[in-house]
Amino acid sequence: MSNKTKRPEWAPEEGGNGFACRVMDGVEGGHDGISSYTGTGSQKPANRYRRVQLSAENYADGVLNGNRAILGRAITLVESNAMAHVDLAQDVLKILLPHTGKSMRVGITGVPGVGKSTFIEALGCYLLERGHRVAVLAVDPSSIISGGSILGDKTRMELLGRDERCFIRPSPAGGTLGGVARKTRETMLVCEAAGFDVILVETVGVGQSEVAVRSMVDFFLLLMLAGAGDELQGIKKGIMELADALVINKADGNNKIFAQTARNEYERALHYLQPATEGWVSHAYTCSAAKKQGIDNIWNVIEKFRAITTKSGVFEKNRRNQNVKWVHEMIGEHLRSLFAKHPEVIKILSDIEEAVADGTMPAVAAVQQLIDVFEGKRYMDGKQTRV
Ligand SMILES: Nc1nc2c(ncn2[C@@H]2O[C@H](COP(=O)(O)OP(=O)(O)OP(=O)(O)O)[C@@H](O)[C@H]2O)c(=O)[nH]1
Ligand SMILES: [Mg+2]
Repeated sequence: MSNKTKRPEWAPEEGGNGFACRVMDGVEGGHDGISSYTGTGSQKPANRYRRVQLSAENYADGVLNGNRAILGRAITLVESNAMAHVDLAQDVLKILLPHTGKSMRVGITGVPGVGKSTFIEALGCYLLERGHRVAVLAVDPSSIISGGSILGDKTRMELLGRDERCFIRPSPAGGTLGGVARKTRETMLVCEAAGFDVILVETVGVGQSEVAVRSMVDFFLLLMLAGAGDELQGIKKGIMELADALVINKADGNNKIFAQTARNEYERALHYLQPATEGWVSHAYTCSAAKKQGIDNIWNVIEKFRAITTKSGVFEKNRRNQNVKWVHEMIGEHLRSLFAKHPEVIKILSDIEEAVADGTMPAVAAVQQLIDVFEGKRYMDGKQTRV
């Protein structure tokens, strides 16, 4: 065994021979142990089985040439939180940026079970038939807590998942919603550079995630059910106001008539709401994702939206605003994390929280004291003493 073991690559250089850990030498070739070397020469290339480190240019070339393996690795790089990866990912994005922005970005939301995955499968297949290349991404707030993710159930996207012209990426897991949204946004750019011209972003219609997705897409679509009642669907007026289209799904069988009635009611409700996009009037529609009915009509609506807003300049204006807003969001996120990690803030935070909860300290004074401490000002007996 001893001659098959070696020092691990991650062992510290300064560890010398005193570093006790040894690892087994890897098998050559694939995981089945069969050599992948097919050449006839006597000289085998060295280290064939070790993953080659890619430079920013290698990543960018691979993505631009539509190499799926490199596309997957580039997205993993973009999703990584490791400092070394963040810098490399930004270098890759800088090269890719001129090749991005040419897709139609569509956000899809709705409560669990409304049929988002089934709808994306139906719309995605329809688009592939029409010669489009489709990327499906997700922003899943539950992945932040549980590490799980929507789109884990690829069963609902069986056909799409198998098609070479489609790329499906589950929600990045972990971190804050802002962090997850950043990764999805950057993944979207990488997919655009790889030639995907329709990006579908799925999110669950509960909480803040739809606001995050709304701010990264051109067209936002809210899927709904007939007869479920607004309260049951957790749909608040605020979310309806974000939508460029309301689509009542499951308009098939006995449910068709109820779907039609619901459509008429939502159409009336939309009349009283602020439009989500300047110069565009949002309407309600019906479809059956399972029966693939009404899907073409919805794509026509999206294309009409694109034509109208491109002509008026709103399409471009919204994207520019989204980019600038994104910068501010990232600054906010960064400062918040610096604040939360600040050792002096950590020391006094729980006492201050308790004082505010007990009503012995006003909230504004609490904020002032915390910010002063964060900015390096010191407090003695509740009074600022030194800057
Ligand atoms: N009758 C009918 N059933 C549908 C339709 N679309 C989806 N369903 C069914 O509704 C159920 C939920 O569909 P999904 O596509 O998984 O719903 P989802 O919104 O992605 O759900 P989550 O991923 O849990 O948020 C499944 O059993 C589907 O077969 C439809 O148009 N008609
Ligand atoms: Mg789903």
